[in-house]
Amino acid sequence: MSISPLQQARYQYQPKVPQALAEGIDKLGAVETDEPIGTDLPAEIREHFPLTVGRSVLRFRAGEGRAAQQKPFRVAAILSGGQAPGGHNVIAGLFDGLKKVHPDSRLFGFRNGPGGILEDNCVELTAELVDPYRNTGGFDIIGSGRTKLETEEQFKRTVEVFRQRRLDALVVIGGDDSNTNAALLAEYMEREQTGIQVIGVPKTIDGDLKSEYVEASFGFDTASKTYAELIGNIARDASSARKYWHFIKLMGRSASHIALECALQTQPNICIISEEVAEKHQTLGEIVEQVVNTICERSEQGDDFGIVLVPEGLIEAIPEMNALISEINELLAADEEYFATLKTFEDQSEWVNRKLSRDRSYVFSTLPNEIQRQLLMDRDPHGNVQVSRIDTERLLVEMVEARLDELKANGRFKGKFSHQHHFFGYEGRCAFPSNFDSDYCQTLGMTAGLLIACGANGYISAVRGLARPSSEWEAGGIPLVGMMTMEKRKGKMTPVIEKALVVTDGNPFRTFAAHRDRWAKESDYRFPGAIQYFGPSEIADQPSLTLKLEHQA
Ligand code: FBP
Repeated sequence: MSISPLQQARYQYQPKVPQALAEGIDKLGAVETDEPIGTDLPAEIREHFPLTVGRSVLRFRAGEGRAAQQKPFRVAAILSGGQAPGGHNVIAGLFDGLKKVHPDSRLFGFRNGPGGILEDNCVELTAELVDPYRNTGGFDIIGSGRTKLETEEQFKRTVEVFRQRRLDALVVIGGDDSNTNAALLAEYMEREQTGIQVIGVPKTIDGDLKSEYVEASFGFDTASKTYAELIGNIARDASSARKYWHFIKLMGRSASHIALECALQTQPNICIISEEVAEKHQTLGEIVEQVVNTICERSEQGDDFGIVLVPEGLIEAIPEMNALISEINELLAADEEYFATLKTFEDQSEWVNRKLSRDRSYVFSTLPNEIQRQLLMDRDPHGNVQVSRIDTERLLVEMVEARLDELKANGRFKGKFSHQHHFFGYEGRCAFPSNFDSDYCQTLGMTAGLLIACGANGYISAVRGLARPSSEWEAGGIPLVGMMTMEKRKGKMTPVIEKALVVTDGNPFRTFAAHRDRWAKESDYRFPGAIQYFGPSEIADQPSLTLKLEHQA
């Protein structure tokens, strides 16, 4: 295998972990704080977690509290869901942490996500295997998968596999759904008195797995920086050539954290925030009108170019589209087998149109064929439409163009509208982790190891104070149950970890909203450039602007 000079250099990088962990985790203790979380949860959540509810936040402090057991542990990890930069460092940190607890500890990885446990597809993660992956992007060390581990049968099978392999604990590196299932599995492990511990780690580029206690999910920092670099480059191209409007869709599923972070980093002319659209009950027509107004205003000042950022989840945030998508989801779930027999798009859309209620059928019929086709494609494991596969940016371009043609015909638009569209998602999910994500992930992994050595079960590895230098971060654990809420899933109220969406009264959104009118008019683009891995700390070690603004006094 040929190794790039950057990869070679990244092997030398020593992730900077909090002072307390750097000093040697053998001297650390887990301090149970007076912050029990989940005690005020509604009874319907509590009844799902009778044994693990109401536990306190744990913090690690030198020479204090419950000491880590200095015995060898046998631990397994899984990577679950979409790739996020830093996953390899979580595994490296877990490996290092467990070896510090006891040199005879052993780490294993189940391949291809949760499904690997059920198939008992396991590999031992030795130093020879782990070292070449340090500070690299991707999940290829053991692979990932989207199988859900959620049924009693699957839990039983997990115990069987863990007992055969004499494993003490499982570390689930995943997003909100995977950590929800980790909480249920932790409860099951206690109910069945298996003695097996379950610890979660907050992963997702989407940035929607966070709370007052879990400040960020790993991968968001690197992915947003990668997209922001590309957007900055396109903005410079746009203002050099002065002939294109660029519509850029950004990954992030329902949450617009990535779009918002990229807007703060690059200052585009327009950035749509799904959460604001949903809050204001905006229609697709109103969104198109807003974009058209900005294009016309800029055109009048001679600027027939610009940048529009479109969050991936926009389509679902527009109330009329959301209602349509929900109805299609229900129709497809109810008649899954019959629908599978319809082989052509014409047959499928004819069938759906016939079954839809009148209003939804009208909305469906106004959409371009390509978008209709995308709305009928395969569902994800939850039965939901896969938003990353819907060309929302193209839909917007088509509708904006049609409206501008109308305005042109009646003399109200005299400029030119040429456009390009882009989708940034997969480009950022496996980038070399930024210094922030390298440090954060090494710390998350070490912390997960320490939580296991302190006997914790049903906790998520959590690092607080992330807007400060990494030497000042505080490592600990947050009870997963404390992050739960009730939601309707597959027609049934179910406890799930709450998805953290953009809050429109939060500091990051308010900062964006205070500037967006000026950014719309002027071409005041900001060019963040490529992620810097070396050099002064104020360039190489900066966390995301979202994180900084969230924690600004
Ligand atoms: P996770 O929620 O599993 O972290 O995945 C995030 C994500 O990258 C979304 O932003 C995107 O919608 C989705 O995965 C794409 O999924 P896939 O990798 O299956 O195409």
